[in-house]
Amino acid sequence: MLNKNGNIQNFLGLNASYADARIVLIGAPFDGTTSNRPGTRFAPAAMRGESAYGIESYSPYQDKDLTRDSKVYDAGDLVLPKGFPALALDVIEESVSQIIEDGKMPLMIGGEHLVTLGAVRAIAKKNPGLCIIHLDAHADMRDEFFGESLSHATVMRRCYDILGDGRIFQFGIRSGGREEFVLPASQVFQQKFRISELGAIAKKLGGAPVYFSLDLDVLDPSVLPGTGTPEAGGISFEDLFAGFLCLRGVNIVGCDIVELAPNLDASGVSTATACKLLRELILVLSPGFVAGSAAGSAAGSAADSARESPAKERDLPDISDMPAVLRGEIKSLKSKGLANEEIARSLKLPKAAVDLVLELEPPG
Ligand SMILES: [Mn+2]
Repeated sequence: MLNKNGNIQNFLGLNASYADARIVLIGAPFDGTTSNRPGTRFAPAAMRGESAYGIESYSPYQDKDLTRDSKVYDAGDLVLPKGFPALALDVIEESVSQIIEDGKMPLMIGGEHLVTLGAVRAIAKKNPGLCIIHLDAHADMRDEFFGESLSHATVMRRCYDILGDGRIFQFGIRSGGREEFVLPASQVFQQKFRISELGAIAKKLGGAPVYFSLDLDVLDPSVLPGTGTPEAGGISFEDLFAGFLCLRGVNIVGCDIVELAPNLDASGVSTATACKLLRELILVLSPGFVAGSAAGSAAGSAADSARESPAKERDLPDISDMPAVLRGEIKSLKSKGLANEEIARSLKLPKAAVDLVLELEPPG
């Protein structure tokens, strides 16, 4: 059951009351279907513990401070029945339903990726036209895995069953069965290997309600080795942070960070990295989120029209907090005659972010 009665232990000491909070953090410590190396059940507790010692509340990237610029209530960890995926999903769905009915944004810390399905079930009911932005090394689009329909390897297929065509947008994918790589673009958008198209997709989504699911194994294992199914050839921390900035202005109605397995990285770097990403994600989400704004059928038609008219104008990602040195590099490359596309590629930034910097601060 969802604990609304006060913080027990919390991420970075964030201690808004449940009533005041705009974002409600919940841990979903479940790794019952993990096929390779287990341990994600330990992630929420490990991240809270790490945050007490190893991370600042201030972000020099965004010049914002969690204690000042966000209102987060940490509801602690859900009690999930080990070994019973369907029951665990029911508990998650019920708790997330309560959070959104109270007009707040759920931010879930997994857990293995299957936990996402519980949240998506709850949020899809309240948000017609829900879309998912999914960052992951794995497509997770198998219809079944070793005969099981509920698995960390099938989670996006189950979400697809709920949401239908054209609602799931995957980035960074570099592992899966062949059948997961030949899905028609009309069903599922998929960028292989990198996330550089995230900015353009974020713009196209218009005001559609979006669930953001971050499987930490999208990162290269050299950045985050503590995960159940590491895949070489992943993105950098900087790539991922640039992707976060593209989420500004997107109508995010729920999100998760999953697949950290702290026990698989004795150095502890993976947990520290996950905490830093959680801080940045909360800060990206904090200014833009208006509680309850996404409910209603208007959001569904926004998703439809966004897919039909890609040029639809909307809030652009705010790049004002992009490090000055990076903005300088963009301008310097532009003045050397590079096209925006080439600049984005060479700096590993989303093209939308480069476009925006050059629009706001033309070189020379
Ligand atoms: Mn994955």
